[in-house]
Amino acid sequence: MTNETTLAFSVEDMTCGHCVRTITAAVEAAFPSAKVSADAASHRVTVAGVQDAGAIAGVIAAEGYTPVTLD
Ligand SMILES: [Cu+2]
Repeated sequence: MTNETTLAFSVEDMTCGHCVRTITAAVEAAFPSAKVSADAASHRVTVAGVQDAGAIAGVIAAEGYTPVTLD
């Protein structure tokens, strides 16, 4: 049983490796099933294994960043 859903977010204020680690750790802590990929250069965060884009955006926002959910 796999979950193929991948959610994508643009996070313009994720600008360096520290941001990447902070966001990755926060999402993985909130959603143990999450597989997080974050890239500072493209300001892109993708999350597999979680269905709820709003909840993920909330976790990223709670760390002080500004996520925009992408289609
Ligand atoms: Cu940073």
